[in-house]
Amino acid sequence: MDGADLPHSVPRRSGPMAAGATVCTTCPYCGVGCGVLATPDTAGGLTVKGDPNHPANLGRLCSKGSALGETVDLDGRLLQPKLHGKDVGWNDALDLVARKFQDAIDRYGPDSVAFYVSGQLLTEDYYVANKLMKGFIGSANIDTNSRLCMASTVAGHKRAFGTDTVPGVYEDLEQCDLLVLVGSNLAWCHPVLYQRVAAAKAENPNMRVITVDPRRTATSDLSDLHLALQPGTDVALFNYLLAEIAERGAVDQAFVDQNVEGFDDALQSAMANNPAITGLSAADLKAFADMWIGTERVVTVFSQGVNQSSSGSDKVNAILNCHLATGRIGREGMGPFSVTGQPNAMGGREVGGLANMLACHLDIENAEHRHVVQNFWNAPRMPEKAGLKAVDMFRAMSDGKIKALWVMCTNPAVSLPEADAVANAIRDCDFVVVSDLTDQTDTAKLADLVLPATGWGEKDGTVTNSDRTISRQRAVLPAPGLARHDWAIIADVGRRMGYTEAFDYETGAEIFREYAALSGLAADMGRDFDISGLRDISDAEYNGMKPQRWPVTSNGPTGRMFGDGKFFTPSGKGRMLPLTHRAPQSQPTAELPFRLNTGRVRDQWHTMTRTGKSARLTQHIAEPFAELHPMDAQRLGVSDADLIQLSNPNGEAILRVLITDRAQPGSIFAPIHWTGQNAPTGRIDRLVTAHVDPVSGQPESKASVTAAERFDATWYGFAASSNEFTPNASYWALGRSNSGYRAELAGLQIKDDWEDYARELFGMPNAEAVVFDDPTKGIARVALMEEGRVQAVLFVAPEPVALSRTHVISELGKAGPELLAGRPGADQPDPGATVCACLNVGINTILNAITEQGLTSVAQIGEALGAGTSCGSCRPELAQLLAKRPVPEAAE
Ligand SMILES: Nc1nc2c(c(=O)[nH]1)N[C@H]1C(S)=C(S)[C@@H](COP(=O)(O)OP(=O)(O)OC[C@H]3O[C@@H](n4cnc5c(=O)[nH]c(N)nc54)[C@H](O)[C@@H]3O)O[C@H]1N2
Ligand SMILES: Nc1nc2c(c(=O)[nH]1)N[C@H]1C(S)=C(S)[C@@H](COP(=O)(O)OP(=O)(O)OC[C@H]3O[C@@H](n4cnc5c(=O)[nH]c(N)nc54)[C@H](O)[C@@H]3O)O[C@H]1N2
Ligand code: SF4
Ligand SMILES: [Mo]
Repeated sequence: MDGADLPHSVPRRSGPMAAGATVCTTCPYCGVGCGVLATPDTAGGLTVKGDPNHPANLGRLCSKGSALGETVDLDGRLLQPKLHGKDVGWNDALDLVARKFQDAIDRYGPDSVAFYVSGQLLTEDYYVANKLMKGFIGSANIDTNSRLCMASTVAGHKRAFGTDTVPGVYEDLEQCDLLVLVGSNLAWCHPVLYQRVAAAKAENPNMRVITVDPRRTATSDLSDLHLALQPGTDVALFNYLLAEIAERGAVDQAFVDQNVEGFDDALQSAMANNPAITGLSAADLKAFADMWIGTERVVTVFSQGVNQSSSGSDKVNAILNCHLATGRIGREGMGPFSVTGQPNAMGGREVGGLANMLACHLDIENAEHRHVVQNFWNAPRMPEKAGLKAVDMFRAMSDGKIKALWVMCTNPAVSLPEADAVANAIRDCDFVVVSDLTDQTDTAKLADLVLPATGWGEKDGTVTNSDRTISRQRAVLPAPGLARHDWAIIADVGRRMGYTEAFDYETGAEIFREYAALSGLAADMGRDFDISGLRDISDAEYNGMKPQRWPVTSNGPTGRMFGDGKFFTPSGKGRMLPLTHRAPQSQPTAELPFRLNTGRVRDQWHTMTRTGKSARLTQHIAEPFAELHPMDAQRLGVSDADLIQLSNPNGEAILRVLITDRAQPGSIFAPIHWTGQNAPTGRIDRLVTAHVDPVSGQPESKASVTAAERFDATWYGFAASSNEFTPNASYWALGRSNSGYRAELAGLQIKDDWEDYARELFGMPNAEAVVFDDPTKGIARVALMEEGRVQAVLFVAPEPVALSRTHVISELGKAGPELLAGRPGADQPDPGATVCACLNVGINTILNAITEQGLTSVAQIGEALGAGTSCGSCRPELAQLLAKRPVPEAAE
């Protein structure tokens, strides 16, 4: 469809499609890739259920997946293209993109423009973006947020296997007798896969789990052994293991002789290794080696604790070395297994989204590969070298070398390291276009032009999950306003740049068939990725496509990768690499004494543009926080719920203190989710230094260094309102609540008049006010009322405000000024902070039930309260509550 045919008025969503028509689709969050059954309700929303027939989840969903229906409303949605904040038609918008890109190319060459894309794009979107940049613009300056995510795994796989192949499948995690989780908080980040593992462990008394993570996490609660190694020392740990494998005669000599090269060099380096670098005790090291070596069926899962490191690729190969040396690969219940982060992280790798790849696992720097792709695309030009990787791309932008940038489906002003420098580069770039669901992101706010894309529930195409299963995302809701599919927007720009035939797509199915056909040519050149069996599928077959794992050749799906001991290297052998531990690039100093680790929380997704809409998901953790060890807390003079200020030469952050012996002394962990839009001082990538792995270019997101001190607020506040408001305070964190919005606040200067402050905060200049103000104690409480009901309320105290937030939120809009008491009356129970987001069960309810009903197991809690019986994401926390080790809540 051409822009000219597009409507010019902006209808909101015109209403649900045929009510009751349930659609099989795929969850848009993590790389587990769960199947979802979505049914439109009569209010324009959706009800969702796990798809019992999807092989990834067999009906399960986690808290985020179950809350999908709460995220598809149109609040904050971008419904129309906007140029510098003003509505503009699609025709003008797309002409402008084509012209600005073409101008820059004409004046400064193809490498003066760039696309920065995302593992949350569908394969069809990704394919078209990659084709336009690499085949027609003639630059390889297209990189993806997968650079921050999977790049080290890709590099490690290619070094060892010759291609980026994930050897394992999900069933292996259930069939193994030992599961080692390295730098993976599976319980929170891949919850359904974690549930499958937990169920398998309950069934198989021989199954053991080891977690390797500097911090204790919800995942380590399942493990038989938790190795709290020093940050960044995974290579030393797996080198130790390899040396032990050889020492104890556990090498699979026949496999190595036939199928592996590089064994001797790798072993030599491993023997020169000093395992003491890991900081682990000799007993723990031995226990690890005993279990790993003594168990034939071992799966080693790894994630961002491995990838996001300046030695990330080496960490990956250190793990692969051990599996190659023991021949524990390509067989049931064993193997290395990289879990992918985003729903289509794997698809993006397959389709060549990285600046150093071509589609179908072909390499840009391989002349033969380039030639085949160029012929297939009938492309006028192809770059001969890799393009700029994400960090370098934004550096080049800072230096004025990138004149036009198109960001699709990612929020780099929040998620890239040295995020302030990135934001400045975006702001100063001559022309920036952002395609997103909303223009209310830190990145979109810096763009010249924003384009409304369709989102989950509206889009239609394919994604590939962690175990190579290709699933369909399907539309279940009509596109809102003028939103268009990402591939359609890109193809339209391609046509406007003059490439009419190459981008003449009318459906996603057409794009998929073209891609499948190209994969056949790649397979002919010895690549692993082959879906050529799908090259001729009809539109109807594409629409009805069931989840299937590639390869899919014309003979149908083929067997397990590496089952025959053959790899994709020139010799056909798997490669072991000689590796030496390298410390993280930043080292703590007297000025910057803390190691800053960053990562995820259970119920939020990245920069919160979708999960932030769900009150249910916000209740688990409502604020950005800093997890630190009790000894460090004491040294810094901070208590739980105080605020802490982190600073280093890149930037600053203010976060809620969460004291826990889950942290190592000297380390601080902070979540990545908060942004300029909901907690400006919580945007943690401001502090992360942009050091990268020399092989993969992946940033070291988990090992920056920082100073820390108490943030000496003179007042703390809690605010809740039925309506949205934008706080104004030194520290604030805003979120959805069941009755509107809630915010934590803190400031350095006590206000003269808290009533005035509250009126301004909530934008309610004329509301009736009830005020308790005790300046001598620094306490103030303001309720703003309409018709006798409190619509907005502000609590101020000289220390972190202690009150029942759950109570205040649930009574807002209902109760009168007695709500200012901040607690339920003696006859009403206070449920406390939500633990089970699905059934809305609070911590106090659970603790009371444990004590009063003598509950001793997670199953009993489920029977008594329902908690943990739906998605199961909170089961690790229920287990902690039983063990009387509650996760301290910052805000409750
Ligand atoms: N709830 C939720 N789930 C998600 C996401 C989300 O935003 N929210 N995002 C998805 C995405 S894109 C991704 S990539 C995945 C990430 O999934 P994970 O990688 O599991 O998540 P992280 O929290 O980033 O980091 C995992 C762990 O690495 C540890 N770590 C830090 N340094 C080291 C080290 O040197 N060695 C070792 N061994 N461990 C270390 C951290 O302490 C942390 O517990 O999650 C996916 N799932
Ligand atoms: N310090 C630190 N930084 C990190 C990490 C870390 O562990 N520590 N992890 C890194 C990792 S692994 C990742 S994956 C990144 C994630 O970081 P980002 O990719 O920046 O985060 P998201 O919030 O997922 O951004 C997706 C954007 O796309 C929009 N969107 C959603 N669906 C669509 C769609 O269909 N089309 C379009 N056009 N837009 C859409 C959303 O509204 C949102 O604005 O963060 C990285 N940054
Ligand atoms: S585990 Fe949760 S977030 Fe991941 S795909 Fe499944 S439902 Fe979605
Ligand atoms: Mo990721």
